[in-house]
Amino acid sequence: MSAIDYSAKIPNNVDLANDRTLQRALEHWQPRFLEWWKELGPNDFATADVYLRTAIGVDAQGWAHYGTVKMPDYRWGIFLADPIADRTIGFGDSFGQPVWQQVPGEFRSQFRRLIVTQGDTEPASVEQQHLLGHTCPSLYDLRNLFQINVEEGRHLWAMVYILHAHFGRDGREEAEELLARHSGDADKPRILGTFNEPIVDWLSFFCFCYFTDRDGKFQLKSLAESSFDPLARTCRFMLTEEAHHMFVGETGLGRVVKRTLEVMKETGSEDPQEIRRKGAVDLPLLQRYLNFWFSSSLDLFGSEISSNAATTFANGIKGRPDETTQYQDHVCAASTFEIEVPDGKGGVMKDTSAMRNAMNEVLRLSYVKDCEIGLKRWNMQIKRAGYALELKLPSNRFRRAIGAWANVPTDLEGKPISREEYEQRMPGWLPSASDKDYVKSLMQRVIEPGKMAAWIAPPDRGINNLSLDYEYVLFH
Ligand code: BYC
Repeated sequence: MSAIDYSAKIPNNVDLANDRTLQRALEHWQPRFLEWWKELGPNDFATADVYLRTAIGVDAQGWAHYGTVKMPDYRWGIFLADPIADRTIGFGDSFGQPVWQQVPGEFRSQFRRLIVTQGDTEPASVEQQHLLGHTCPSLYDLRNLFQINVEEGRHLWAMVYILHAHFGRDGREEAEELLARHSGDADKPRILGTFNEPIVDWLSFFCFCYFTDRDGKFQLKSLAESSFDPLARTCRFMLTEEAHHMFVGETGLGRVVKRTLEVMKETGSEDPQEIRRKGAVDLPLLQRYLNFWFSSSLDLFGSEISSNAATTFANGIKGRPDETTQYQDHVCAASTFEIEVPDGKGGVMKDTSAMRNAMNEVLRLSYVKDCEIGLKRWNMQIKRAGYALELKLPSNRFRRAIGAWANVPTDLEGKPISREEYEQRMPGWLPSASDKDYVKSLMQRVIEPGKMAAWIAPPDRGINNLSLDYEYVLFH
């Protein structure tokens, strides 16, 4: 295992001390990052002591250290997973050849585009969550939010390192731009749609961690297959940190469901108004939040048929998650894939695409399967409590803004409908203004150790075997 140098100004396991030019360039970027963090990172908590984990190694076991840190003092650094000896290209036209330690000139702009897109999402999510700390449902949750925020900051470092180390002046300029675009900014928005959506309440935060961070898992896994080995290694280590973010989403939503079921039992009612009188989240309201964040996150996979996807697969730039173990044909030069597209007459038809062009859709379908796991778990909770209601993922065609189904009005099952009907029924499908007002009214900050807001059940256990009433965030 390669050791992390923590004595350096920028902690790293890439031997930065031996590359003075790169070190200087990154040390030049570092204060800009800190300025950005101060302005757009968690608002108002700079002096709080937070119980955080920090990477101290890159192997799967014992890679993290837990301790109390003030967020601005968090040691953001550059950590790549250890190289795999004699690794060869796992897919595409150069299948079986040795992986690259430098970016081949002819693929430079494609790589840069993907790395910039990946890098852009990391600070975007921190910006989206800028104000959430003020309305935390517990100290446990507040700590989890901050853990996610500092790690997204580190993931930005991961991409900035690759840009600086391998893309020269262009890379340095792109790294500056990553701090210049801002989530929701009218003039300089973040690149991908979902990362410009406001996250103003914790129900949205948990949905984001469940659905959007899961897109992160799939995209990072695809880039972890890349023939450009430094990118593959950095993504492999990012995935280690990413798992906790999805855990926060899944358990957060599970705890909301649990609390709602308790209230349904207490009141003997399933009536949303009755549940709301008791300060919990009625399940139809939760369903509308799921509809919103799931449909938005589906767009993050890009178009069903994409020449970009075909090129990045052919060139060995971006593979499929678990390419080696999940697929037989790693070249996909002759195979095809069947997709469903609008028939232009208000219906659905099957179309056949070259497999390489359909890679975004292949990824999206595996993602949908992965999303269903949590739904099954929550539905089991609901069923065990004796209720018939089921939470559901809407169809992949519903409310899409990218790809074949962009701006095609459909119902939740994906049946094409008229625009008029779509607009009429939409308030029942997505959070309405009054839903959002109600959720906002629940967002009262709870910071007494061990206490939870009334709309969410406590988690099963604390962080790193600590008790639930541990003071995970200490204010000064
Ligand atoms: N919104 O051929 P197309 C994460 C653009 S999340 C706006 O359809 P392509 C995280 C696309 O960029 C993971 N624009 O798709 C989670 C392209 O624009 P240009 C983030 C969109 O290129 C939580 C054009 O449409 N990582 O890590 O095959 C917290 C045509 O594109 C959208 C990545 O995404 C959209 N939704 O692939 C923190 C990995 N979708 O270049 C972090 C890197 C597409 O023609 N990115 N467009 O101007 C990629 O692999 C690909 O860029 C995409 C799309 C999957 C996004």
